[in-house]
Amino acid sequence: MFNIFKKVFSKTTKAIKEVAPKKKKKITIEEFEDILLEADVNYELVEIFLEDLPNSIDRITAYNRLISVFQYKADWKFYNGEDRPFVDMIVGVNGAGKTTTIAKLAKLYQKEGRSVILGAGDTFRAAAIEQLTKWANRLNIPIISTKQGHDPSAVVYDTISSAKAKDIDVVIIDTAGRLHTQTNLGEELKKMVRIADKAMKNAPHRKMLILDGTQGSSSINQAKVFNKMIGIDGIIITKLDGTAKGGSVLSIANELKMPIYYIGTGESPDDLIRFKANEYVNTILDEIFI
Ligand SMILES: Nc1nc2c(ncn2[C@@H]2O[C@H](COP(=O)(O)OP(=O)(O)OP(=O)(O)O)[C@@H](O)[C@H]2O)c(=O)[nH]1
Ligand SMILES: [Mg+2]
Repeated sequence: MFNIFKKVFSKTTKAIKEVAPKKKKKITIEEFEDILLEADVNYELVEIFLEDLPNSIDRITAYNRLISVFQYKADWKFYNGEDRPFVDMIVGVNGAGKTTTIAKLAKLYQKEGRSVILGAGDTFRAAAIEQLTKWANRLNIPIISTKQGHDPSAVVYDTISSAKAKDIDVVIIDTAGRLHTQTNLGEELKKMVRIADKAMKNAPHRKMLILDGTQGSSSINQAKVFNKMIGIDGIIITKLDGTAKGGSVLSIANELKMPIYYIGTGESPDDLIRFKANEYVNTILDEIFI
């Protein structure tokens, strides 16, 4: 059967093949170390994985080590529709893939028969509103926006209010890309969260952090900054199709201790899949073991 995880992580598995060209029943601890480092698992985590391992490692031993970092499972409770509208707020640094991922998420929700409304909460970057509006038109989804430079919290309030009035299932809010040095943008994000809760108690229900997969393990520090700022509920890792650093998913899961909900697998609206830890780990191990 066609395996999407194999396709997405093909650059990573190609890199693994370079250090471990031949599949085996058992590998040495040094081979395991080389493979993990090659796939961009950060050094401290490699050390943890190798702790107290015998010299020769079989697939089950390797599987148990790698899968152990995924202790935080994605929570799909909201699918019961108890919180209606369900409000997703999407945050991340510039260019991580927020706006594109919003289009992909909207498409997934549509495929499940849910109605969606978008809030163009990036009022900071020139052309951000147009970019999201284009997606909304293409997917035939309503969008609430304002002028560039205006308060994005007003967009948050209006989008949630509109969803309530029109009985829409899901609200997805875009936000401006920001760096941790941009304190005013940090304050803006906090305000957006506060105002969402005013528009609807407990909204936003999920604050999703978008991480750029091509940055590998180095995106972890950014994530910590966002988490401190507003408290992150889950992660989406984008651009994993374009990188050999696919092992960083292990580092991200281990360091951040939050669920990875989805991964981005390309640039079109269909290129978003639910992350499945066992399929991911097996994709890597299939390259190593017979
Ligand atoms: N290959 C690939 N490209 C992606 C993926 N997700 C996003 N991109 C590309 O990454 C680029 C940036 O995406 P945007 O969605 O504009 O990123 P953003 O976080 O909204 O950026 P700002 O609004 O500037 O902060 C675009 O060219 C996207 O097509 C993915 O999963 N795979
Ligand atoms: Mg954007």
